[in-house]
Amino acid sequence: NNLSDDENVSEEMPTTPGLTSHRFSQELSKRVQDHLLESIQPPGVDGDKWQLCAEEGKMKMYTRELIRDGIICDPLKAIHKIEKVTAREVCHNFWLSDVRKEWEGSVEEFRVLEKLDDSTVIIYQSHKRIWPSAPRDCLYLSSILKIDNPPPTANGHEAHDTWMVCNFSVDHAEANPVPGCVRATIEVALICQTYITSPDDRSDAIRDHITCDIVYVASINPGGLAPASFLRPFQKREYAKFLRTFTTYVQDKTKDKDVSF
Ligand code: 6CM
Repeated sequence: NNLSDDENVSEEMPTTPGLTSHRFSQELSKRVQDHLLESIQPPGVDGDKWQLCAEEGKMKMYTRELIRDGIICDPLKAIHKIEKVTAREVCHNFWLSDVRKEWEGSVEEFRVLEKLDDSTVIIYQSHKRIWPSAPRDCLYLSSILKIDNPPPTANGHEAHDTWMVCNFSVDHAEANPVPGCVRATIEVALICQTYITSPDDRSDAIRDHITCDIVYVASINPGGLAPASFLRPFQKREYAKFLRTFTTYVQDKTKDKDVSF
């Protein structure tokens, strides 16, 4: 089972969504195309809907207020740039089930319910309870893809390669609602692009000349009413914590390994 083998992740991941066929192929393909059209665009190009809500070093987080049926569902878009890791390494560590609990501190229970193909799984996870609110769980498809023909980037440079992880809520017969637990729904994408900088110092180590541009978008519907005064600051803190913890995790984990493009 190559899902559990970090080093042997399939080299044959589909480069174009829809190449492999499973019952969610079409939906996945549509969402990936939408992320490549819209999510990848830097905030500011679509009528300035996004408002900068936090900045930490090279990481910028943007949000916009969205309330659906009285529930706060503010989407988030974060952009980041990290050194010495490739797009593949970042996406691989975000997608790989085996390492989830090494960086995702809010997850209590985690199960792969179904493997749809070598790069696509359906996951059930429950989250640590944030007292006094009800516990939350979610059920989502997660797919990792190499993108062969990405749209031109706003920075004017051509990326060496582009990878994406696309997560979105689905239904599954093995994960009926759990009594007392509120089901959250999610739409998340992590889009990463590797850039190779020209050597301007004496280091000839490849890793020293790699940077990875990251776009992370998330729309989470917490599935039940939560007071805005609590939820908005809570989410902002949690997203920042995730981006910080996860990117440092990938840098630490890869620093002594051969570069994986
Ligand atoms: O993208 C992130 N993690 C991925 C792997 O876990 C996956 C994430 C899904 C997040 C699901 C969160 C659902 C529950 C949230 C409910 C919060 C409600 C609290 C109510 C308080 C009144 O894509 C990183 C996710 C970072 C999230 C902040």
